[in-house]
Amino acid sequence: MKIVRGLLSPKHTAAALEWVMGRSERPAGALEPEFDICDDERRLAKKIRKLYWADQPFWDAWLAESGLDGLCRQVLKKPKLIKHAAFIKRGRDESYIPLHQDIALWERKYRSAVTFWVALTEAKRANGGMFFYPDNSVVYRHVLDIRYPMFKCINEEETRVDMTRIVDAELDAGDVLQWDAATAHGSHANENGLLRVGMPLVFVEEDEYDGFI
Ligand SMILES: O=C(O)CCC(=O)C(=O)O
Repeated sequence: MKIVRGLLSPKHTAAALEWVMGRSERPAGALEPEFDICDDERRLAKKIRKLYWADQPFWDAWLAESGLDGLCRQVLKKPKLIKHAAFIKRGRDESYIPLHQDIALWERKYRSAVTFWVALTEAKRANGGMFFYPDNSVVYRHVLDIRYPMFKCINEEETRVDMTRIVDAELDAGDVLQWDAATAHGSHANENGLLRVGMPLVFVEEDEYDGFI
């Protein structure tokens, strides 16, 4: 897990934030929106996916100009974007995301995958920021915990994950958190009610890409 501080300019941060917020308020089905269980009326998506396919010209320009493309090319020889989502925590809500490893959840286990989680707002512990486990040497079994149905997760009792080793990633808008597919991570509940928006973009080496998105 690595933090790249201040990669995005305020202009590029604001442009992506505006795009995500606008689409998440009246989400098209193609964005595969997810809602809070109790949100029957407002229908404000807390997760949208496939951002890139919804507006390729916008994201092509944004990736090139924001510095994300450049960062990606420092890590991968020929990066191919395979997943592009946004997680929106609008206030105090059921937004805790339990500890999980992406590689355990994906149908296709991309070994070269790198996630760049772009903070489009401040993302600190108090408003639902990210946390991670500093040891990525073991891929754990993941199970469904009915309290957190959004993701299958690592069962703390069954595994030897020492939860006291969990580290918080305290991010400002424009920072980028970078992790490989075996790094276990999750996010805190939003306790202070300040908007928290993050955009995980997953890239793999083009050679490893085999069509599954
Ligand atoms: O943004 C979040 O709160 C969680 C993101 C996450 O866990 C992921 O992208 O795998």
